[in-house]
Amino acid sequence: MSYTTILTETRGRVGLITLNRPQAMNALNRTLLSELVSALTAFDSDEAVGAMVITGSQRAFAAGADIKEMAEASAVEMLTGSFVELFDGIRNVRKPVIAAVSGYALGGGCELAMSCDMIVASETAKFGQPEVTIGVIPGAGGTQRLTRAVGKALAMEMVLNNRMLTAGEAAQFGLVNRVVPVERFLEEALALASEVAGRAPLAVRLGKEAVNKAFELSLTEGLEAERRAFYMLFATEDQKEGMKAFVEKRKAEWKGC
Ligand code: CO8
Repeated sequence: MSYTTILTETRGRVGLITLNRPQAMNALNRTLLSELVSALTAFDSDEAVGAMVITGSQRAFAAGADIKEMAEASAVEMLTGSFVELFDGIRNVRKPVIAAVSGYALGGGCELAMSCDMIVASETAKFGQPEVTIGVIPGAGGTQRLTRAVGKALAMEMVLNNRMLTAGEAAQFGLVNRVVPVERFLEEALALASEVAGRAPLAVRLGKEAVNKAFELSLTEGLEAERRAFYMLFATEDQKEGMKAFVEKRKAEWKGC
């Protein structure tokens, strides 16, 4: 499949997607979001891929939704155009997705990073929800995911007053997994994705599902869902292989079944 706003490739078992609108700081327009969802969906159903990385450039992961594309839109056009709904396609991906963020991750760009399962940030990364400066609020999860990640006090400051976080602050407040020098951020994200992609695929998939349920369910319901998934894994060959390999002191060979 050929795309116009993203680049895709595979590195071993990792599917790499690079946002590629340098002239617009990788602003997320409709084409880019559609292509991104389509590439993620293709990698998600490719057995040779175990995890994905989304990245931008050193200067910008993504500077938000494309303001020029949205500027003249009416509320009805926004509603019926289902632009923001494209984000649901990212949420539906079942394999792990890691954001490799350098430079600006603003507005929809910050929301995209937060839609991923883990974030590796370069020292130059800047996270923010500046929508209030253009008369709107976050529309693709910013008020919800940010609040869950960094807490109410900071989320309010970011959403109501355009407070931006440096990479160091983002790590301190639990928004990102790790911060690395700019020349290594992509390499580090790919290495992390490659490690995850080398693990038992069904356990990884159900682990992702279970952690995400923590945001949706009560503790009792969440514990119940986790337990069912845990039991279900005993129906897989990989559970037998994993435990046998441990006992036999050798490396497990995963089959994904
Ligand atoms: N949309 C469209 N074009 C953009 C965007 C954007 N979000 N960000 C940057 N660009 C363009 C600029 O217009 C400029 O283009 P041109 O050269 O043709 O004028 C080019 O990228 C380079 O940008 P700057 O010259 O401004 O570069 P600076 O280094 O001076 O500044 C900044 C970089 C700080 C990133 C600055 O460009 C900026 O503030 N950008 C806008 C950030 C913003 O407000 N983002 C929020 C957008 S609204 C949003 O995301 C709502 C999400 C809701 C749902 C999401 C669904 C996807």
